[in-house]
Amino acid sequence: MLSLPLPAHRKALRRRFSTDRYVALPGLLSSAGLATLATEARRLEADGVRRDFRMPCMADSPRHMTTLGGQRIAPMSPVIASLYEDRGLMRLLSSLLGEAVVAVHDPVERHVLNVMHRPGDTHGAHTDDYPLALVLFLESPPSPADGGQLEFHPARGDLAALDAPGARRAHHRPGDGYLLRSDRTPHRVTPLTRPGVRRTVLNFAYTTPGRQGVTTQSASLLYD
Ligand SMILES: O=C(O)CCC(=O)C(=O)O
Ligand SMILES: [Fe+2]
Repeated sequence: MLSLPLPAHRKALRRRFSTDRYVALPGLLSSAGLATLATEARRLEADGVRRDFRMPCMADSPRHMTTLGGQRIAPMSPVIASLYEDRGLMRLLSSLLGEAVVAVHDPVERHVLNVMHRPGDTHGAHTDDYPLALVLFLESPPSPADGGQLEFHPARGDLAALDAPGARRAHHRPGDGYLLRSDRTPHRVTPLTRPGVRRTVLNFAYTTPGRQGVTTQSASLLYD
């Protein structure tokens, strides 16, 4: 399912993650893993809920996408539930963070599906409840000009930083992943710019020992 970076490369990835609060993990999914998860996502999307609203606790930033929360995914997709707790994956995340990484207990937030499929679809500015977001790309617009880029600010914690100097953008391909220090790093996904392009991700949230429990209302608004 996964094509994990070799141990010899992990030190460089950890350094990058600690400097940028973001590290790209290109080709994290094997081609068989990508095919399997893309099939799972198509099936799950049928049960997804279309969301179009502004998030009150995140400066009224927009949400336009179809989502499915972890509490719905787990019973329908044992493949995704077991990948979330994959030992090798969690070892990789611990080595990138430089401390122990554990599963999130909250069944809603631990693994979610986000599908952007209409022009204008976007996941507006926010920070997450838990320290780590591992995002796995199952579909992605072919060109950065099509939208669907991750935007984040590696050095500030406020949402306004996304429009300030130093904000960064990253484009990803199907099968890629990235790890983000998502609780202290403002981030968002740029709007899709044209019909026919889709962006489907699984977002796996992780935490550190002793740190459980949501801090905002945002997950319940987006995934309940
Ligand atoms: O889709 C992405 O790249 C980011 C998703 C995200 O920020 C979230 O689900 O909290
Ligand atoms: Fe997020």
